[in-house]
Amino acid sequence: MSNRTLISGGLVVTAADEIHADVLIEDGRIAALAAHGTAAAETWTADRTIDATGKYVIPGGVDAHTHMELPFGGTFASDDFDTGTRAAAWGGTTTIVDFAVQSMGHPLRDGLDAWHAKADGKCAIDYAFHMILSDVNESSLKEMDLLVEEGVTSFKLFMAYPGVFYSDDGQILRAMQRASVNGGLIMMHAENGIAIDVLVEQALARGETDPRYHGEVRKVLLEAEATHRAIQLARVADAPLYVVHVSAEEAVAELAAARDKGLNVFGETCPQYLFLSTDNLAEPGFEGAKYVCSTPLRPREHQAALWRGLRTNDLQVVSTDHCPFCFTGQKELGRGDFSKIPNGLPGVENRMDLLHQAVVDGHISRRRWIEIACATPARMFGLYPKKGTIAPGADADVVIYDPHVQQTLSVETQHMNVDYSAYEGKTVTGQVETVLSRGHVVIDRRTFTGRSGHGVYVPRSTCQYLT
Ligand code: DUC
Ligand code: ZN
Ligand code: ZN
Ligand code: ZN
Repeated sequence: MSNRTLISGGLVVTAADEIHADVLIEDGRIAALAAHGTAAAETWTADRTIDATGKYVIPGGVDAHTHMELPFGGTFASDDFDTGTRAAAWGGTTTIVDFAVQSMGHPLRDGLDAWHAKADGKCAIDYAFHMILSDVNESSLKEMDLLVEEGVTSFKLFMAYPGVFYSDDGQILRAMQRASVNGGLIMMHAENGIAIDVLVEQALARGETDPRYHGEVRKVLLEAEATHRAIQLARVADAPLYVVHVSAEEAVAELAAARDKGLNVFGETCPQYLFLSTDNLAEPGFEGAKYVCSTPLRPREHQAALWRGLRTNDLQVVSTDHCPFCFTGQKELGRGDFSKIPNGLPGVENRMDLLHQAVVDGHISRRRWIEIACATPARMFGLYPKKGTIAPGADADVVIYDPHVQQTLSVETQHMNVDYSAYEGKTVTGQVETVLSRGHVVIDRRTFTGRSGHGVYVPRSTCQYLT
């Protein structure tokens, strides 16, 4: 027996089009679209009809950068795959790509197995994995090939955090050379961690211990330098490059210059860099710890360059880098020493709404909203057109979005497992109303109707965004 759902009367928005259309879902996939009110649509019968009149019908969000339960600085990100994926669903995201972590001295396989064990049977929405390479050596390079074949097709390297995740230039070059052969996409945390560690030590020696010094030592120039170096290494290796969490105007300029040469160099930014700034890091007392992440928040002036980069396609993706730590007991580990504040912000629930607010504010168009939040992340990481669009054959991951409702973001109303909101008190226009994951209604007019374990692991193909 097939199971049919009809979403009727909404404005279907994809990266390519905006059309008043009815959407027919059958057995978890998009079966057909037809212009609203036309004879084709009138003949459809369904077990369930969702009235989307006056609403947008959009693809579920694809958040290509999350860290559920990430070990960091002696603690763990406070969302696990259960709480984190529920919160994602509440926020209109129906796929996450989380980072499995290789431990120093261990095979990639162990890290990947550990991440499967954390996620298996717990997710409310579908998920996939990138792999963090913490230990680039002969055997982990060989393992990359196997991972690409089984659907883990992207690998994050760190130019920051010496002694923890850090890779030196030789390791980076080797990983890029490998990726250029096996089709993997290298993702880069581009900050010069060796230089930053010197500045951290000097700041602490001067008694500069407050959260705001986190932003001061992690200099814009050291993000720009690392971005430049990563691009040159990728050119030498003839490999594509995706720079994660771009926060500084000077880094965007490096990406733009590379893209003007026609290189396969891509950039991601995150809502925190678009909506927050060093003003937040400088909030009185220890409040600034809530905003400690790396790359750090920047002076407000950088935001214009990020918005421009999103419009010119020098930046292609907005992901959250969701990596929540509670203020109480976790962020507080860094009282008296900003370098001990675990790095990361909560946000998986807020991304689609904040980017819709960017549409309302005139920063981006409605279709660009869907492109940077759904379609391009799906293409970039080999999930398209299963994810990221509304088209026949695609998974029926669909959000009914009310563009008129006003809501105030707050810890009181959010679903992420963390004791603060980075956007406390911010009013945005627009709200997720109903969410379908592979045809199952997981949020029904703002009630959670999903379940842990509904979400499945999705192996990925290689990058579909290369020129
Ligand atoms: N980089 C990330 O992408 N996430 C958390 C911490 C970090 O440095
Ligand atoms: Zn209509
Ligand atoms: Zn990073
Ligand atoms: Zn991250």
